[in-house]
Amino acid sequence: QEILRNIPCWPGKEQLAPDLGLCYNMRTMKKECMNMSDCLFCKIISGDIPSTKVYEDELVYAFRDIHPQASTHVLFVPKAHIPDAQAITAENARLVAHIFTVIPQVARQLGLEEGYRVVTNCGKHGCQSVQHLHFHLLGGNQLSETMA
Ligand code: DGP
Repeated sequence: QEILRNIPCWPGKEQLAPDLGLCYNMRTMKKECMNMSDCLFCKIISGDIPSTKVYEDELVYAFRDIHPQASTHVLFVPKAHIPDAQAITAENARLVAHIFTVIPQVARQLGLEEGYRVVTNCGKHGCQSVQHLHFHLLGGNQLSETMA
């Protein structure tokens, strides 16, 4: 229970991911949920802001980036509000691991046989502009050798 207390929840979900050993109770998590009301990606996940969905399951939502930087540019976001890579912990790392099992499936579906890049920007120096952890999947054309 102590571990579950540290994992953020998201609106509309009461109990989730029993297969991953995670379980949420909205009553005890309400305060955290309210803090997410201004989060752009939480609004996209809830459908309040439209997006072009590429993939969804109980833990992750993936959609096309509004400003694509490659032929294929998809964002993968945990439905739980995790602010950034700095907020990844032993308690929520299973969500991140799950995203990294979904990415290759989606990459295959999108025909990225020649490869791709997965990026997460973190903080000011990382040029993170949306404070909800997300992973960029970039591919469909030759990417530059440099990353920064
Ligand atoms: P970052 O800069 O790493 O925080 O990436 C945020 C990305 O989110 C950026 O590539 C543009 C994308 N983005 C921002 N607002 C929206 C939106 O309203 N819809 C979609 N689909 N993508 C957005």
